[in-house]
Amino acid sequence: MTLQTLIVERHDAVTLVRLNRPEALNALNGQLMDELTAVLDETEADPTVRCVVITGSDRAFAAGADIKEMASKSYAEVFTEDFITRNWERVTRCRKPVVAAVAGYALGGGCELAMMCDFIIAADNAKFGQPEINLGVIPGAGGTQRLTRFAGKSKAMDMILTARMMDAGEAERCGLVSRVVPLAELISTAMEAAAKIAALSPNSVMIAKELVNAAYETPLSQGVKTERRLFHSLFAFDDQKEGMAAFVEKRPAKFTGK
Ligand code: DAK
Repeated sequence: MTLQTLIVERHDAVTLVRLNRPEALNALNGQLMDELTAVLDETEADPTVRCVVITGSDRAFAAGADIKEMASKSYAEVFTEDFITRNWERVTRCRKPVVAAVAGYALGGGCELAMMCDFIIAADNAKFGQPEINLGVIPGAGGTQRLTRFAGKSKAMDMILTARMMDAGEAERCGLVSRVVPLAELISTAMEAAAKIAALSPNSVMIAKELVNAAYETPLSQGVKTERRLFHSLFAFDDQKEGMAAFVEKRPAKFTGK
């Protein structure tokens, strides 16, 4: 597929995906979401890719779904076409880790896309918001659910009902983002984190990711039991022997994914 709305770069075992519709502050239209889905399908199928980073520009991660694309749609159209549902949740089905590196605006669907990633590293100029209420609608890609789980009811209500944006510091304090770095260091920090992940045992990484995500859907006692079983299962891989032997022998581990 020839990409028109994304720039994809390969850095060793990490794929860096840049959302690239600068004229619309990276508003997420159908084409962009189709391209993102295709790129994620490819990276999932490629065993040499171990981690993905999704980013935008310095000015905007993404200012939401493309309002101009959806403005004139009727109820019959959005319902019948299952409007932008088909290609919106691919990120949540990735088994490989996906890091969001957010600078500038992450609004509406942009904030929702970032929240679908495994964690968010924010630049100090990042602004997060769910301003759909200003448009006479509500968040449509999980914002009411994920923001509430990450930031708590009070802040989610405040953001979603008043449409106010939160800055990077507030987003870090409420647990929406894992860390805030100066804008100039955003990509290098995200790529460093991704490279660190990419060098680890891919099986441990995938299982750890699966378990953290399961924490949102599972009662605590069941989650802990599943964690125990999957912890035991990692002893079936060579990587467990290698990781522990490397520690004892005071050398870097060489994980093979076996
Ligand atoms: N859609 C289309 N174009 C957008 C856009 C958007 N969301 N955001 C910005 N742009 C365009 C502007 O129209 C402008 O284009 P021109 O007029 O120059 O042609 C260009 O980007 C630059 O924007 P501004 O001139 O407005 O720039 P400012 O610095 O003055 O303001 C801003 C930046 C981000 C504060 C402002 O652009 C803004 O408020 N943008 C809209 C933010 C917003 O309301 N976002 C929520 C959109 S609704 C679903 C999945 C997802 C969704 C729904 C359902 N399903 C799976 C069912 C998501 C819905 C949404 O995200």
